[in-house]
Amino acid sequence: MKALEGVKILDFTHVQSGPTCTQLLAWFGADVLKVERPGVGDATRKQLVDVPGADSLYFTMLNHNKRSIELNSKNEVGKEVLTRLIEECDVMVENFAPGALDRMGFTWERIQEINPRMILASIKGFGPGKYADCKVYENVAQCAGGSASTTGFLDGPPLVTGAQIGDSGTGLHLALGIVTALFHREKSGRGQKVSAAMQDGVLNLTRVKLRDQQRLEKGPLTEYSQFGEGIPFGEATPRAGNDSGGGQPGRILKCKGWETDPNAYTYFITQAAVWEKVCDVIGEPDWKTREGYTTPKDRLDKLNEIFARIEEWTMTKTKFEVMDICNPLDIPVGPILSMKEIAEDEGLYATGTLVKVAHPERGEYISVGCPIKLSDSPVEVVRSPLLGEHTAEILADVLGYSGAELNRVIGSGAVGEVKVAAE
Ligand code: CAO
Repeated sequence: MKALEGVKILDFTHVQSGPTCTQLLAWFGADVLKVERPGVGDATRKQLVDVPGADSLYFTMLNHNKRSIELNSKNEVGKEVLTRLIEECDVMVENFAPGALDRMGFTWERIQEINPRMILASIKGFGPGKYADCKVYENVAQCAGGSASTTGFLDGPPLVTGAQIGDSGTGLHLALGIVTALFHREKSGRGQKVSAAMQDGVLNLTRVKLRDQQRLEKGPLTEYSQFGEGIPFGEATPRAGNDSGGGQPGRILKCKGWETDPNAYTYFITQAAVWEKVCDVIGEPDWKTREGYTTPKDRLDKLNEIFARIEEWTMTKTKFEVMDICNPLDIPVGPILSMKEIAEDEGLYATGTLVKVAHPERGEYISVGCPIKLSDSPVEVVRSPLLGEHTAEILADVLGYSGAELNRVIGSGAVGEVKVAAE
């Protein structure tokens, strides 16, 4: 039995943030019923299409292990079916633009009336306040959550990151809120509303920069490269390039082949505990005892010189050789892996972190499997559903529609063109 087996999720999510959350719940065993607009579906099905006519990777990689029901939640029969779904499900998850659910007639009050045990989980761009009504996408959240202003180089513009901390990050936050509310419901017998704002999620992941903001009020941030370079600090936490975010200085350094390979780099951390080994490896043994080099504090104003010397050494090795030499010495380093290298990493397939998934329209594709491993609840990744693939199945098995009633619902047009005849 899977950890969340028996939990039914009414999945009203779309694009990335919400689907990330419900995909995780599906992987843990919940029955996720994805509600999609008839004939249209989640907009990502047809975004960034690489195989004409097939669901895009954007959609397939975010919607594994779910069932799809087409339902027009704005017409009368559609509302009736949605009401039945709210009665039957444990959790409703949505990330519509602010107010959309209310405009459909399904306010939190109405949902509680229909099913007091229902947990309503919502993602919005911003929490309550002056921006509460805004539509928000990933990069807006990265900018509003403090990530962009603290990412990039000091002399360049703010940067967004490749990691989707606004969308997938908030989806993760919401998933935790949902299982917490489910746990609480065991004792209280009641559902509750779970809200996660993308700005808040990004800020939570950027909290070390708010730490630095407050430290800055007490004096310069001595571990930032700019300190050693003699560049004065302004009022706000600055962008720190590839400086390490913690107390152990680190940088991205060139490795052999960097002239032609954009990813021939390593991250190299001069952890205090292994400073002497670093000196030996790079061929500067006298730095171990030279005045001004022996303690981490002494070294802070020399980080550029130190990393330039380490880079002279890393440039003579490939990023994997750097790893092979430094790891046995406990010197923390990490190769900059390209997506191509990751996609070819057999070790990641062995753990299920990468999976190859068969799909009837697009053939086999690679996806990221579940990054969280439960020893008693292993994840089997099942391909994403085609639009409306399970409409009839859900109407019959979950909602108990049959005979004339089923025909009435199907005939009303509220559930799209039903592809599979119900038994
Ligand atoms: N049947 C009938 N109508 C449906 C429906 C269904 N099954 N599913 C959705 N709709 C309707 C909604 O009710 C809404 O109608 P109204 O505008 O009349 O209320 C309409 O479709 C559009 O929904 P939307 O406003 O949520 O979608 P959008 O494409 O305009 O905006 C987004 C997308 C992501 C900007 C917005 O949903 C949003 O801000 N969401 C919250 C934040 C979020 O999750 N952002 C991350 C997205 S991933 O980058």
